[in-house]
Amino acid sequence: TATAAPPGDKDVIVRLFQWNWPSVAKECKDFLGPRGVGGVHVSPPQEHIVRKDLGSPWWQDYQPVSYKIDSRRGDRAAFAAMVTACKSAGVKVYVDAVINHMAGQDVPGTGWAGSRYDHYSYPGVYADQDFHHCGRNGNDDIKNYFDRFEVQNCELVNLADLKTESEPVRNRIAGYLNDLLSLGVDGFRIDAAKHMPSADIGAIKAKLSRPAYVFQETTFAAGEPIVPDEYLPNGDVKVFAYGYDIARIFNHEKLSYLRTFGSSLPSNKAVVFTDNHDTQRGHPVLTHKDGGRYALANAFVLAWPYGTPQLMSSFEFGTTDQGPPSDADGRTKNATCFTDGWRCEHRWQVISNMIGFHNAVRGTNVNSWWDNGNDLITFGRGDKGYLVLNDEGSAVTGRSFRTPLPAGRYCDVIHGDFSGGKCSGPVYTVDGGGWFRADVAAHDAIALHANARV
Ligand code: QV4
Repeated sequence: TATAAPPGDKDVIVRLFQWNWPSVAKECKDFLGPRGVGGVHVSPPQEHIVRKDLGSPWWQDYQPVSYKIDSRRGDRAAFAAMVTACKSAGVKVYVDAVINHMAGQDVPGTGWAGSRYDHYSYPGVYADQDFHHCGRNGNDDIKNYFDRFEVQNCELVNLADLKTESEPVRNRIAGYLNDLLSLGVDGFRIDAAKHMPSADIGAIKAKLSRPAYVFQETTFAAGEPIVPDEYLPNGDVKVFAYGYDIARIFNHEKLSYLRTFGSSLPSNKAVVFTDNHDTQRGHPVLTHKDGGRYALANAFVLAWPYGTPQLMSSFEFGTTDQGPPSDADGRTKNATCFTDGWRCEHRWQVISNMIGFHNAVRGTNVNSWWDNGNDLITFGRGDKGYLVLNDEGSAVTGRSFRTPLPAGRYCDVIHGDFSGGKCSGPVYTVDGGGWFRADVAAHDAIALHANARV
């Protein structure tokens, strides 16, 4: 029964990284739902280690201590209320499921919700026999990513590696995921997926009480033996190369190269993104720090028909370990967009309005591609949408563009918000032949679509 459930008509996923449950609930109701976002990817809800001594780094949350739904983001009741609020706003909830491992602490401690633990002992949940001890590299850590056995049986940065091949472990993990399903969640981002054999994830998925959307964190570097394709039977996979390629093209190459953009993975199985919480900390990707260039890149991501787009929503950080704004007890503070370091990329005018474009053109093909052989590109989607991206250092003036759009007056959603039949920005008139005339500033864009006609 637990087959892959597609994300639905509205497929855009917003990653509210480290947002607490009341803030996620409010954002679903105030913004994500009304703007046509399909799902929200929330941070891990289970009990985790507490490292106040290190300033409560964000990565505490990826070191589970038990499967109690109680974390720095809120307790079980707050989590359940968030799920209800998001679903009634029409937004699905996808949970970051950390199931490859438990904590990576060498000394015993007490978790967020009071559970005592030691490195291979989580009373009432797991004991030593539930973990791999691969016997390599002196400390059982993964060193060689080109060795399949090691990647799947040794420890990712000391994290106690669960024997996902064992039936009791599979049952325990499925119990946790089923508990989340019982609270109404719609699916899971499987953390560290490539560190588990694909068949183990499949066996756990087969134990789910109802269908759930699954997308898997399948990091990949050239030459590695474990490839994302292996994980397709379980659901979708995250395409890390996509974000690196986008950054390279926008930073160093030519936008005209985007004409054939994609990857060898099937579009309907690929989750794509410019950056995520890992890659924005030290990898060559575009992030909120790139400002306008980041917005233009995401405009392309949302306009181009490859993959399910996942948008990142970040908090600012000085060091890569820095956690989100927290109170004295380490509880994550409410996220208030554009204050306290909450960057809310998903609310940037260009990005949020392009969600509407993405939904309007769903199911149509690219047509009318034209580029100048360099950094000016234009294309249409069916007879529903048209994008002009000018990443040249100079403006394009008085040019006529040929769109596939029916005649009419269209709101440029890059510079204006469309609501109640009105546009707060420039409006362009497309004539009976599909033409309109416009100036496009340097490093700027114009986007017209069928659901923003004035
Ligand atoms: C350190 C050393 C170890 C040493 C250990 C000794 O690195 O070699 O054995 O101390 O105590 C944190 C620290 C890390 C520390 C570890 C154990 O950063 O220095 O080990 O804890 O205490 C996040 C962070 C990690 C963090 C981890 C657990 O990114 O830095 O480790 O959470 O708190 C590969 C994988 C991919 C993975 C990616 C980061 O294929 O699956 O690396 N991505 C996912 C998440 C990611 C998360 C994890 C997996 C683990 O997206 O955010 O790691 O759940 O590409």
